Amino acid sequence: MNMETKNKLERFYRKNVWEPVTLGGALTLWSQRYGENVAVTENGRQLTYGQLETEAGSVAQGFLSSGFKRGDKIVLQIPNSMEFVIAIFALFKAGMIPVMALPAQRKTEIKGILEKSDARGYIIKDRYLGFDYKEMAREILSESCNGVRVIVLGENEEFTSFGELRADCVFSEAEAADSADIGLFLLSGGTTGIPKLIPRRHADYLYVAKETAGRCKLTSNSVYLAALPIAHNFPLGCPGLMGTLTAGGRIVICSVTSPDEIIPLIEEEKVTITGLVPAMASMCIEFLELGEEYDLSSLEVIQVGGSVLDPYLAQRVEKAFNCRLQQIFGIAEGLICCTDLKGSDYVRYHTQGKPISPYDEVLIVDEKGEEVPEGEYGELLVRGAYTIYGYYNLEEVNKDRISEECYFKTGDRARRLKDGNYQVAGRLTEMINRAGEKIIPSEIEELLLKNELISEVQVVGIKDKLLGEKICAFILEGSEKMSLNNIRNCLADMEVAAFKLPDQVAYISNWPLTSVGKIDRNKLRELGEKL
Ligand code: OOB
Repeated sequence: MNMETKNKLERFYRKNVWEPVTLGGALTLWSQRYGENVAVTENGRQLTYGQLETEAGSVAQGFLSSGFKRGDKIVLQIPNSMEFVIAIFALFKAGMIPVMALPAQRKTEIKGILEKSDARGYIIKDRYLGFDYKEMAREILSESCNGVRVIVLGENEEFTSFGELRADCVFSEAEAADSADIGLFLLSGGTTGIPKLIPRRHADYLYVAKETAGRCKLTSNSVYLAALPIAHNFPLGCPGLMGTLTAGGRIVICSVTSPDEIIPLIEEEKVTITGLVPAMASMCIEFLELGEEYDLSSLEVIQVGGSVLDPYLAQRVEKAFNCRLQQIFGIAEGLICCTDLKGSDYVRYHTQGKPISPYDEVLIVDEKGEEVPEGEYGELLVRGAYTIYGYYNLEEVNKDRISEECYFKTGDRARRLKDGNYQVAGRLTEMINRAGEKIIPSEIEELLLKNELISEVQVVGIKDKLLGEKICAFILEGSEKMSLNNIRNCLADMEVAAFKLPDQVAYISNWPLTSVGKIDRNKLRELGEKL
């Protein structure tokens, strides 16, 4: 990466794009603007903007008086809750840096994250969904990370209690960070190995929150349901929690990501917008199809993103929720694209929209790194006002992932359409190489979904001695199973090349999911190889 280019770009963003406000400072501004509005609701409890500002200030002071310092990294692993919101803003205010772990992550990942971030603190909930986080913390500390202080939300005797961190004195902003400093670390979304740390600045994160809030037309009347784990970039800042606060709206906490929590909350809290991954959107639709009546008329927008959404499911989302679908393509490393709420059916069902910022520079390139013509697929590269120039402390990986001209290589296969919308067709590494023939899983999935006996399908490549890779179609169990032969004939009737026909078919009752609820395609590959 050319450092001169990087510095030039950064000077430009600082001058033209970033506001000189930290995420902690932004809360102060919002509390002045929207003081009496309710900022967060959870299970009948609520906090106004003014109260959130006071609470976060007092916990920030508590952190600093108990020995933490500005710049300290703190791994935060608590489920969606009011305390989550208080904790992150307390950390922002204190100039400390939260590392956003997901509740589903376990010892190997957490240990790696603590070590890589050189964390001084680890905030956990005592228990969640039957899992004992204190036990995990104890094990981790007995093996390494002994400088890490554990802070527990909930029942606790051995570690520091989150509740004790409050200080009565008024928080002084003197300690606060600079808006171009790292404000938080997000984690890369991979399913194998230890997640990579993604440094995001206060100012760039705030910029995305505002821009995405604008794309979703959020106002002080908006009610955002935080359905996915808030530590993930999508519900945290696209527009999610941060974007809702920029607009003076209200956040409703959903503490467990499941349809029987999500759907009733939409009705009870008159939710206007939420964000889901495709697998959860589909589960919500199934839940609604069980027949119980819910009044979901408050809903205006459902955002769906995180992995490929097939056009058929896209249509079903709008029908089942009776509101607008906004497709959103995002990466924790930066770039966010979304569809226009007023976009045509084609745009809403078949594309992932446009970049949110005029400063996003997107390139679609071939294997040699050369730009491909409009309409052709290639790898999506991006640089811009909020996309990173590298993972934290991973020089070797960064050499691979950042181009000389400071573009981040997403590893996603995408194309740009004439009207400026993008289509993302999965990861480049998902491309199946069957005896030299290249097969795109999403193409086969789309064709298979035309068959009414198939409601959900995932196509993956699995290792094969003879062919290198072969095609395995996983189908969600429904009323009637089709045989491999049937499926192949059915595709052949659609006149596709013979090498694209599945070599294997398997039925599955539930999709394996990642920490944030995306379908875990690596797991499917593993399962396929064991068949
Ligand atoms: C979001 O962020 P991550 O970092 O967990 O995952 C990023 C990856 C992308 O590289 C892409 O492979 C996939 O997830 N992805 C999509 C997609 N949105 C993300 N693939 C196809 N269609 C989409 N709409 O997942 C994320 C961050 C912010 C907002 C939304 C999603």
